[in-house]
Amino acid sequence: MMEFTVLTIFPEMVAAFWEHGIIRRAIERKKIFASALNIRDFATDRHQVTDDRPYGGGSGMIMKPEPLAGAIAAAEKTMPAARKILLTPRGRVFNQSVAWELAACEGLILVCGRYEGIDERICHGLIEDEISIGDYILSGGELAAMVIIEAVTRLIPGALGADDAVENDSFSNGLLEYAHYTRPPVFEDQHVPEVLLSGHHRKIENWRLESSLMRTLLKRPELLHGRELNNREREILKKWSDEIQRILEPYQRSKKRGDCE
Ligand code: 9D3
Repeated sequence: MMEFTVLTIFPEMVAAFWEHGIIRRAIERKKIFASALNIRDFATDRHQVTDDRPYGGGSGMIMKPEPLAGAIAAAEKTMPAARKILLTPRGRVFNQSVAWELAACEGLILVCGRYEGIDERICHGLIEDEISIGDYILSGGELAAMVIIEAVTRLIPGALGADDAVENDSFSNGLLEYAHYTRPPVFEDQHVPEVLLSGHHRKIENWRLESSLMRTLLKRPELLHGRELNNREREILKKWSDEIQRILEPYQRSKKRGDCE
């Protein structure tokens, strides 16, 4: 059982997230437990203030340390072995391999900042890890926490239904997904590739690998750098390479002769 606790001043944002789709099913199956704590409940003053002006001046507000420390302490009490993660634009960037790393934890305490940021003394003393979900500006950590919970939950054995399980392969082989088709066989003059209707399983598998490789090379070539290729994949790339060579050959000959330009 993996446990997630989100610390936020907007617990209603994440509450709706538990109630749908894969997260809901994983909770029902007791594969994960998810909850939120309202940082405001741990404010120490009468008006439950969670932010204050920055020392040294400047624009924007900073999250006060006391309510955050109180919320983290409360979460730790029920999950002492959980990793304490701050969602922040300066964190290491989340990806599938970070998701695998987090899936190995016993629990995650996900601390969501709002405003301009949180008091640095919280980052130093109480936080073990800092994660960003990408180089763009959000208004707080809540969406990032939900992204992480969803990606990690999908990796927990038994959390996905039998129908979803196959999907785990799509990123694990390091290639983009092949092209998908369903009925009808002709849609707005576009035909489903013949081989997919053939029932020839070996040919279909080959076509799908070729589709995956082609898409990866054209849309995300950096995924192929530093990834090992098996024999079949090498064969497919060699075939294209030869084909491209044949197309370019006449130009290369004329270049050597100094024709045209
Ligand atoms: C305009 C203020 N920013 C100067 C570059 C600093 C800033 C502070 C707080 C920017 C964003 C935020 C709120 N964002 C998050 O808390 C956050 C986040 C994000 O903005 N992008 C990607 N991942 C994450 S995780 C948490």
